[in-house]
Amino acid sequence: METLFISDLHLSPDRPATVDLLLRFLAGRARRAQRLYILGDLFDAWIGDDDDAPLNLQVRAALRALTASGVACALMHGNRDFLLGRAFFRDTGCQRLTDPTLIRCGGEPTLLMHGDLLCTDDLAYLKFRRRVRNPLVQRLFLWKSLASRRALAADYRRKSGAANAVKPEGIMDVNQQAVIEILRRYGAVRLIHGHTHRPAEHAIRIDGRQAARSVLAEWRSDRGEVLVHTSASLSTSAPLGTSTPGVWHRETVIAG
Ligand code: LP5
Ligand code: MN
Repeated sequence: METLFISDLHLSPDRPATVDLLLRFLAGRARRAQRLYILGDLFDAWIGDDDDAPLNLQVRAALRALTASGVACALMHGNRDFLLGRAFFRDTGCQRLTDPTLIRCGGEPTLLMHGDLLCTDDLAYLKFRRRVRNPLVQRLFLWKSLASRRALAADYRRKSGAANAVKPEGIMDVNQQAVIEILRRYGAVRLIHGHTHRPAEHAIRIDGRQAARSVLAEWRSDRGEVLVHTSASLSTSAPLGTSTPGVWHRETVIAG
């Protein structure tokens, strides 16, 4: 039994190859899994569920086909697509995940996040985040025409790029204390997140026990990355009611 985790695809009409890679993945590899988790920034920018750009319709249909085939798909908002709304989730059959969400993988408490909330040193970003996550600000934004929303989103993206270019690198990574605190608060032994585009497996010691932080990779035009959890087969000799942790590995999705 497999559970897949992906994040940070940043789908946009400017990156058709990444879109193709995802469509192939959803129609192929993902169908062998029991569950797929998408941990934010599936889209480079989401300006409202009423945006019927061809890319959006294509991805919605592909997710709908995946969930209709019996694969459970759960999706978390990222800092680019936090406006994915009720209509999107209803149409695609995806479950909406709050950030953070605690799940069990092979019996182990595992915390899922996008990752931006862990970047607690990036005060300018956290201020921006508070503003754009305000429901009233969002409602005002959604009242605008698609054309002006598109222009505003492009402006935010430009400003964000300019701000990032002069930010010290360290500020844009997670804060280690924030990681420890959230794992402790949820009693989790593993944290899986994206956002930072610094894929790695980190070992952490918390209160004398071992924990892990798995950072997902950003998808590019020629390759995507999937974190896979395979749970131990039911035919093992484990006593009833117990579960074994299963195994983790990473796979690369390539075009062709
Ligand atoms: O996204 P990325 O990788 O470039 O950088 C992120 C942080 N930036 C963002 C901004 C997004 O890129 C913008 C995308 C918007 C698309 C959706 C449109 C819908 C808008 C709805 C409004 C209700 O998330 C960046 C982090 C970086 O990750 C690393 O963690 O540093 O943070 C910033 O760049 C924030 C800047 O420091 C300050 C903000 C500049 C923009 C100012 C505009 C003010 C608008 C007020 C909102 C009403
Ligand atoms: Mn992100």
